[in-house]
Amino acid sequence: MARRRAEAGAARPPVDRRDDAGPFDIIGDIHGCFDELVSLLKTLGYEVDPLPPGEGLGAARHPDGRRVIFVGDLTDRGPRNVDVLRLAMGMVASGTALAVCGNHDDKLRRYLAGNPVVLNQGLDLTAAELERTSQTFRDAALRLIEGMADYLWLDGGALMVVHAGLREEMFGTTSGEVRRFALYGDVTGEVDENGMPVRGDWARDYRGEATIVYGHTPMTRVRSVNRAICIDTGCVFGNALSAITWPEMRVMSVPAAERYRVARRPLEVPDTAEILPAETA
Ligand SMILES: [Mn+2]
Repeated sequence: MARRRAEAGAARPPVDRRDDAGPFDIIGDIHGCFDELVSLLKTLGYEVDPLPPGEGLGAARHPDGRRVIFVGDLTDRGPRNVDVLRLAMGMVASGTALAVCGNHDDKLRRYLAGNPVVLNQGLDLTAAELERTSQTFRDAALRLIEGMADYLWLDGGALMVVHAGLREEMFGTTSGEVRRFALYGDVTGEVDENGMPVRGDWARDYRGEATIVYGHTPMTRVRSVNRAICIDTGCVFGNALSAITWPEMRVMSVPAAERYRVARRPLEVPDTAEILPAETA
């Protein structure tokens, strides 16, 4: 990957999609868990084609025209990162999925664009898989990530989808600070005793009317606090891959087939009153 691109050059996709009412199926952090993704899509009623041979893109569609929104962090740590990219690329290209950008996607973007990045936190596995693909494929993967919005504000303003979080006053705005919050959440720069960034729980302070669906912070169950719903249930850490439907707000989960990675800190356990119960297949 010899070429290098300007960091701030490309215009980002629009974040204000309030004219798009869905319906949507919003899927949490996948991190290369391809088998669980396919199983969750089928549970949600999608027809999922088998991946074509070689580097061909995947395809999936819902008979009622529903669309997926990926909440970001498609790759890293899990076993089938390129296959997740192939399916996401195919679905986004055919209009059956939208995606917002996660912190792992952003780092993968910088890697694919030829910028120097440290190959850790599971990006080492994704990079090793990508080394076996063609430059054409890697360019297409880069375009997928460049097409991911910082966040998506949808359905007349009633739904916000973002990777790590967003404050209400940021809705509809874009800046470096807003993108940082959207991708990394409320981080102060402090680290905990494990060397992990301390994350503020912005959802506790959220008072807005819009429902915010986000991922990034792995939890044992889907948690809803002040209309902020975390759907990252830590699939790659052996727990489950989850989705929430919009506007119905049904939670669907499929269990992880394996514990692909040991979490450096235990998954957050929501208070019982904050759990949105999942329907399992
Ligand atoms: Mn993640």
